[in-house]
Amino acid sequence: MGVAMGAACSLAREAAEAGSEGLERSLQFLRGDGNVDGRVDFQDAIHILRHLFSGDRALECPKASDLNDDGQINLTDAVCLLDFLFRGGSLPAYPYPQCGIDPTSDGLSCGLEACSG
Ligand SMILES: [Ca+2]
Ligand SMILES: [Ca+2]
Repeated sequence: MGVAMGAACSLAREAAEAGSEGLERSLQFLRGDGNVDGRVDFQDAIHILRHLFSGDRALECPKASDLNDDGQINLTDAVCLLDFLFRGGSLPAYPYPQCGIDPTSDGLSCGLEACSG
């Protein structure tokens, strides 16, 4: 669709391993699992796109849909996810492929205990 890819998908930050102490387990999530079904697949990209373009559903876990961890949910996140799934693109930013806590603070939240069980 003509969207430039590459750098925008690779914002995973060096500090991914640090700074998460003291946060509650309930804040854990899996980056990329936008529909919170425990798997990262194309359904999650569709979930993001439907949220962006039809506006008919809120995101259960906005953080999980922020693929590149830039604090915003937009077309880039869906493109990055599809690029990762189908073209061997950059991995989603931490936490992925296992549940974890966002190493960076931003305006997004995760309202579900997506990874508690
Ligand atoms: Ca999913
Ligand atoms: Ca993003």
